[in-house]
Amino acid sequence: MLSFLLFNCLTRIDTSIQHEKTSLSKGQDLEFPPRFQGRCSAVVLATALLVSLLVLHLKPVHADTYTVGDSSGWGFNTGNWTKGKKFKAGDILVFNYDSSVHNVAVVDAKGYKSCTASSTSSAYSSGQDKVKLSKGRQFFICTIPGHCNGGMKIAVNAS
Ligand SMILES: [Cu+2]
Repeated sequence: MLSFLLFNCLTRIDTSIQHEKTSLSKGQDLEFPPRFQGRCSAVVLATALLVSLLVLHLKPVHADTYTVGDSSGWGFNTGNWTKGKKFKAGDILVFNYDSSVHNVAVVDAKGYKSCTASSTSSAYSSGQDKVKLSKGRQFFICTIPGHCNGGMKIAVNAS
């Protein structure tokens, strides 16, 4: 409804500009009909307001993207990488690694502690995996034998 009004409004402004241009070439003054112009401005303003309200509503917090292990990527001794970081739901973890050597499995607290993934664990193996965090504690390990025990595991707590 509003977009139709806006479109109609803009089309009419355009038409009226075209018309004024033609008039101008005949030596007449360029002038907008003041009443018409005022109504269009109101429609444009209302639309802008509505769009900005919608945008604010849909994205109340900014989601951050974290590269696990920073430039070193997902590897041994990544456990310390989470220290001092405050994660929140919606943030993205990027796991960069050599897919012929490593993988990423989402496990529970028990799996994290014992370095085991169950058959129901979701797993990633592309070498460039993006995982969106949900609220709460989440655990990631590499399931290649010896890797998790070697420190290839992280626990994050998203607020
Ligand atoms: Cu590994």
